[in-house]
Amino acid sequence: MVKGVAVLNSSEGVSGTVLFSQEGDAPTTVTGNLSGLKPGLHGFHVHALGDTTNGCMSTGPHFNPAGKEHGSPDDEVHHAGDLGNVTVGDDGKANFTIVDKMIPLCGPHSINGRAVVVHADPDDVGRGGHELSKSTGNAGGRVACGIIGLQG
Ligand SMILES: [Cu+2]
Ligand SMILES: [Zn+2]
Repeated sequence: MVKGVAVLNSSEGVSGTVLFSQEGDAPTTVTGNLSGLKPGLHGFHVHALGDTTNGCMSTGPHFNPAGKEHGSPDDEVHHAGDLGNVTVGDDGKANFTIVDKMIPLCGPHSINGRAVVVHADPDDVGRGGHELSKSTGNAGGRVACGIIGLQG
C-alpha cells in the first residue's frame, strides 16, 4: 500500500486535506475533506507541477502525460489529472471519495510531487462549448491547492 497526502490552504480561508492510497496496480482512492468553499460544484484536478512559488498559478496545466483533451474522468479521452467536480454543501464543506485508475502514486506517471487544485467554478468536463472547455473545463480561478507527497 502506497499512501499520499496533500494539505490545502488559501488566503481566502479554504483549507483541507486530501488523502491518496493505492494497493499495487489497483486504482487510487482519493479521500478529501475541504472547508471554506462556496456551495456548489468546484472543478478538482491533479495539475502537472508541485510548484507553488506563485501560488496555485505555478502548478502548471492539468496532469496530462498522454497528451489528451480535457474531459470527464468517465470519458475515454481525458487528462489523467481530470477528477471532475467536488460538491460543496451549504456549510462550505466537501467530503468526498474518488476512485481513479489514471493517478498512480508510483511509476512513470506518478502524481507524487504534483499538485491538487480546487477551482472557483464547476468543471464542464469538456462539454460547455466554451473556448476553454477542452483544455480546463472552464472551471475558473484556482482557489486552493496542495502538493502531493508520500505519507507513511
Ligand atoms: Cu485544475
Ligand atoms: Zn483536464
